[in-house]
Amino acid sequence: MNKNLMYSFKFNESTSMMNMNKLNDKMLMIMMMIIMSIMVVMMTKKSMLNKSMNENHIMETMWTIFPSFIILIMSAISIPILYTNNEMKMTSITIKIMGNQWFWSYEYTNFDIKFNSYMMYKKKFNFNILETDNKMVIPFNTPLMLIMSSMDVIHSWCMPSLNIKMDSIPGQMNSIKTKSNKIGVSWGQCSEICGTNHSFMPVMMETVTMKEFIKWVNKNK
Ligand SMILES: [Cu+2]
Repeated sequence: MNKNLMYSFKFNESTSMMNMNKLNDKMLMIMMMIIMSIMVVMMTKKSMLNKSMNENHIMETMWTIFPSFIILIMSAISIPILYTNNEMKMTSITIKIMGNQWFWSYEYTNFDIKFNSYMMYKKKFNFNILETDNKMVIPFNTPLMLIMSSMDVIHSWCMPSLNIKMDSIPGQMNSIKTKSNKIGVSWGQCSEICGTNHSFMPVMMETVTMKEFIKWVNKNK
């Protein structure tokens, strides 16, 4: 899709991002309904004098109760999405992601693989400040555990299509579970101002089939 025509979220790659897209649509619908009803009231009202609105207790009760109901509905549909990723109890692959000034390093603890991921400076066919020399490779439809930490300052590992944005903090381990449901390459960027080259430490991730992943592991071991 032409990126100039993208008005919505990125293509969803995980269940939680799919739910986020749906939530966005639902919230927009609620907002549209509110705007429409207010517009109808404003347009149908003949006079600007609101005599009947003075000390109108029924109306005041109504405009307290209805919005709180709307908020209740909104929280009921949005809170479960916060915990979608926690539904995966069993993860099969653990990837340790370390933030460095200014590159990412990845460690596949199950396979003894370790590499750094630097940005590729713009050449003819590279995506500007998005492509890296080594990319994180993950298998398709496999529950993963991502562990994040930092070597120096606070960074933030972000992958919008997976609905992940997690800080990597020195001396602290943050973890998140995820599962990719789309084969292909996706991009993200460091999302915490971490120094001069903050803009030049992108995240590049490729989802491949399990067969290809095993091939990649054997090649890089
Ligand atoms: Cu950073």
